[in-house]
Amino acid sequence: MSNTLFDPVQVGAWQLPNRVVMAPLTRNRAPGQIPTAIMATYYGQRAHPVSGAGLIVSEGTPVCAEGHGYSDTPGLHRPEQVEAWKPVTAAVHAQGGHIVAQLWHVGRISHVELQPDGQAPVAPSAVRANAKCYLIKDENGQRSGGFVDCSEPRALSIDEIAGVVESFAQGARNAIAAGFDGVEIHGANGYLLDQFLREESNRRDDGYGGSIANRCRIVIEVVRACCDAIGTDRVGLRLSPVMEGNGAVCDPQAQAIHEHLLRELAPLGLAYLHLIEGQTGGARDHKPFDYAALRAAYRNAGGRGAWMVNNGYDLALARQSLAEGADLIAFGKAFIANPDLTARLRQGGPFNEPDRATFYGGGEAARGYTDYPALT
Ligand code: 8OZ
Repeated sequence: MSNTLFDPVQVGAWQLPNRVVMAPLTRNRAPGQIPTAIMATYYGQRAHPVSGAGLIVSEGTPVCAEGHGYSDTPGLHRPEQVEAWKPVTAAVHAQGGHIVAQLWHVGRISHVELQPDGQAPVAPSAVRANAKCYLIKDENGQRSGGFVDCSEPRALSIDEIAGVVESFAQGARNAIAAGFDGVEIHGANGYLLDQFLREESNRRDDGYGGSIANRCRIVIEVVRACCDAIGTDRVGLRLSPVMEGNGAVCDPQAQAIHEHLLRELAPLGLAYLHLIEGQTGGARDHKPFDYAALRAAYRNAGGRGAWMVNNGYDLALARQSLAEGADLIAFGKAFIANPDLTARLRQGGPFNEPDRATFYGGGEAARGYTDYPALT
């Protein structure tokens, strides 16, 4: 008999009480890029071992100043940010939960006004993304703005790539200092690492571009550096092989790229691989991709990390996926609206509906953030 969503599982260094994961969810609730008190309430509400997530993945948290592409996203690169994350991780642990920090660098999905000294965002190549980023301006005490076109990026030099890798490693060390149980490296959704994987955004002719091996190189270096920094059993990686959006187009070699990447990573002993199936937040069959073949490539190369899947899951689909070999199911929007999602899944519902109007922003207001009711 296959496992159910409610069976415990050992994932890397963590003994998780169930297989329900809270997916990373950008909420833009951190003015000045610093986590706030209400974020501790929000994550704590979702952390209970019986009613909440077995594992929480934090919203994306940039590892360096250049890694920001949206206003009010909480970073993990300045000492005051590390301090401000501590009450969040403490609130999760007070409930008996587990939380990893999602380490993020947006690359070209940014705007000069979000960059240090108004510089161009950095990217594999100087190719502008046909995409928007989120920019709120503060003028005379008034906040205004919204989605704006991404700026033209500039290509990272080889030396700067080493610096980016080190930023992720430092982000991992900072995560542990802030009380996180580990990290998830954001290699998905058209951000910096994903930009290296795809030929449309990566036009480099050095060791980081061209061949599949070269395009995967920075991701492997980042994973290794984070593993060296905090231990392989505390590191996961998120990928979205065929996602389109954020300017990313599906790469004609998506299957081969991801199989190469996971074969290379297999011997490391990562805690988990996190796969967004299909179009992030959209159709699961967006483009052809053989996820079973990807997992087989990883397993056949000796990869033993937990296999986490995400995108549009309900109870029936979760059951099917667990029976077919997945270990963990990540739920996103459902966790926005249901702090006790696991309790609701256990009894087959009912589920609160998420309100899209309050997905992003809202500062320290409870509305649409910490005021979704739990079952009584
Ligand atoms: C929604 C809005 C802004 C950022 C992702 C980090 O797609 C994000 C994100 C999602 O991975």
